Amino acid sequence: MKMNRLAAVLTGVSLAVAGAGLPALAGPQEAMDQTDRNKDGVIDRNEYQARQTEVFYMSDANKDGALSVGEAPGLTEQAIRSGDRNGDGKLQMQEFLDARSIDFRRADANADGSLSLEEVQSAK
Ligand SMILES: [Ca+2]
Ligand SMILES: [Ca+2]
Ligand SMILES: [Ca+2]
Repeated sequence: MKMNRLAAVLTGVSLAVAGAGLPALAGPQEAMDQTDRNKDGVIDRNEYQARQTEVFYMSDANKDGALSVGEAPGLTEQAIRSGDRNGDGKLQMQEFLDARSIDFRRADANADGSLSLEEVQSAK
Protein backbone atom coordinates (compact mmCIF):
# COMPACT_ATOMS: atom_id res chain seq x y z
CA MET A 1 0.00 0.00 0.00
CA LYS A 2 1.35 3.37 -0.90
CA MET A 3 2.01 5.82 1.84
CA ASN A 4 0.99 9.41 1.40
CA ARG A 5 1.55 12.46 3.46
CA LEU A 6 -1.96 12.79 4.85
CA ALA A 7 -2.01 9.16 5.95
CA ALA A 8 1.37 9.66 7.54
CA VAL A 9 0.14 12.71 9.38
CA LEU A 10 -2.99 10.98 10.63
CA THR A 11 -1.17 7.93 11.86
CA GLY A 12 1.51 10.08 13.41
CA VAL A 13 4.20 8.43 11.33
CA SER A 14 5.54 11.64 9.90
CA LEU A 15 5.55 13.27 13.33
CA ALA A 16 6.06 10.17 15.34
CA VAL A 17 8.27 9.96 18.36
CA ALA A 18 10.52 6.95 18.13
CA GLY A 19 9.24 4.21 20.37
CA ALA A 20 5.74 5.57 20.64
CA GLY A 21 4.44 2.24 19.45
CA LEU A 22 3.38 3.44 16.05
CA PRO A 23 3.76 1.30 12.96
CA ALA A 24 6.85 2.05 10.93
CA LEU A 25 4.73 2.29 7.84
CA ALA A 26 1.10 3.13 7.61
CA GLY A 27 -1.30 3.53 4.78
CA PRO A 28 -4.63 5.22 4.27
CA GLN A 29 -6.54 2.31 5.79
CA GLU A 30 -4.56 2.55 9.02
CA ALA A 31 -5.09 6.27 9.01
CA MET A 32 -8.85 5.72 8.72
CA ASP A 33 -8.87 3.09 11.44
CA GLN A 34 -7.09 5.37 13.85
CA THR A 35 -9.06 8.47 13.07
CA ASP A 36 -12.63 7.40 12.24
CA ARG A 37 -13.92 7.07 15.81
CA ASN A 38 -17.60 6.60 15.09
CA LYS A 39 -16.79 4.10 12.34
CA ASP A 40 -19.05 5.65 9.76
CA GLY A 41 -16.36 5.26 7.14
CA VAL A 42 -15.42 8.91 6.86
CA ILE A 43 -13.26 11.29 8.87
CA ASP A 44 -15.12 14.42 9.86
CA ARG A 45 -13.51 17.61 11.10
CA ASN A 46 -13.95 16.78 14.78
CA GLU A 47 -12.39 13.37 14.37
CA TYR A 48 -9.57 14.87 12.37
CA GLN A 49 -8.89 17.54 14.95
CA ALA A 50 -9.06 15.07 17.85
CA ARG A 51 -6.53 12.87 16.09
CA GLN A 52 -4.23 15.80 15.38
CA THR A 53 -4.39 16.82 19.04
CA GLU A 54 -3.22 13.34 20.00
CA VAL A 55 -0.45 13.46 17.43
CA PHE A 56 0.63 16.83 18.82
CA TYR A 57 0.96 15.52 22.37
CA MET A 58 2.66 12.35 21.19
CA SER A 59 5.19 14.35 19.25
CA ASP A 60 5.94 16.99 21.88
CA ALA A 61 8.85 15.05 23.34
CA ASN A 62 10.05 17.67 25.81
CA LYS A 63 6.49 18.61 26.85
CA ASP A 64 6.96 22.33 26.40
CA GLY A 65 3.64 22.67 24.63
CA ALA A 66 5.18 23.26 21.22
CA LEU A 67 6.79 21.24 18.46
CA SER A 68 10.33 22.18 17.55
CA VAL A 69 12.73 21.03 14.85
CA GLY A 70 13.90 17.49 15.41
CA GLU A 71 11.24 16.64 17.97
CA ALA A 72 9.76 14.29 15.44
CA PRO A 73 10.87 12.86 12.12
CA GLY A 74 9.63 15.04 9.31
CA LEU A 75 9.49 18.08 11.52
CA THR A 76 11.90 20.15 9.52
CA GLU A 77 12.67 23.82 9.84
CA GLN A 78 10.71 24.40 6.65
CA ALA A 79 7.70 22.48 7.94
CA ILE A 80 7.69 24.59 11.07
CA ARG A 81 8.26 27.88 9.32
CA SER A 82 5.23 27.35 7.12
CA GLY A 83 2.94 27.23 10.15
CA ASP A 84 4.84 29.37 12.65
CA ARG A 85 2.83 32.56 12.87
CA ASN A 86 4.35 34.08 16.00
CA GLY A 87 7.87 33.47 14.71
CA ASP A 88 9.25 31.66 17.75
CA GLY A 89 10.55 28.79 15.64
CA LYS A 90 8.12 26.28 17.13
CA LEU A 91 4.61 25.15 16.39
CA GLN A 92 2.18 25.78 19.20
CA MET A 93 -0.96 23.63 19.31
CA GLN A 94 -3.09 26.20 17.51
CA GLU A 95 -0.48 26.76 14.82
CA PHE A 96 -0.21 23.02 14.33
CA LEU A 97 -3.97 22.51 14.12
CA ASP A 98 -4.37 25.39 11.69
CA ALA A 99 -1.66 23.98 9.45
CA ARG A 100 -3.32 20.58 9.56
CA SER A 101 -6.74 21.98 8.78
CA ILE A 102 -5.32 23.28 5.50
CA ASP A 103 -4.37 19.66 4.74
CA PHE A 104 -7.93 18.63 5.54
CA ARG A 105 -9.46 21.14 3.15
CA ARG A 106 -7.00 20.18 0.46
CA ALA A 107 -7.80 16.49 0.85
CA ASP A 108 -11.58 17.03 0.94
CA ALA A 109 -11.98 16.80 -2.81
CA ASN A 110 -15.78 17.03 -2.91
CA ALA A 111 -15.86 19.64 -0.10
CA ASP A 112 -18.48 17.83 1.96
CA GLY A 113 -16.59 18.44 5.19
CA SER A 114 -15.42 14.88 5.68
CA LEU A 115 -12.74 12.64 4.25
CA SER A 116 -13.56 9.31 2.71
CA LEU A 117 -11.00 6.53 2.38
CA GLU A 118 -10.69 7.45 -1.28
CA GLU A 119 -9.95 11.04 -0.45
CA VAL A 120 -7.34 10.00 2.11
CA GLN A 121 -5.82 7.65 -0.47
CA SER A 122 -5.58 10.26 -3.15
CA ALA A 123 -4.46 13.07 -0.86
CA LYS A 124 -1.00 14.41 -1.58
CA1 LIG B 1 -16.39 9.22 11.24
CA1 LIG C 1 8.20 20.47 22.28
CA1 LIG D 1 5.03 29.43 16.87
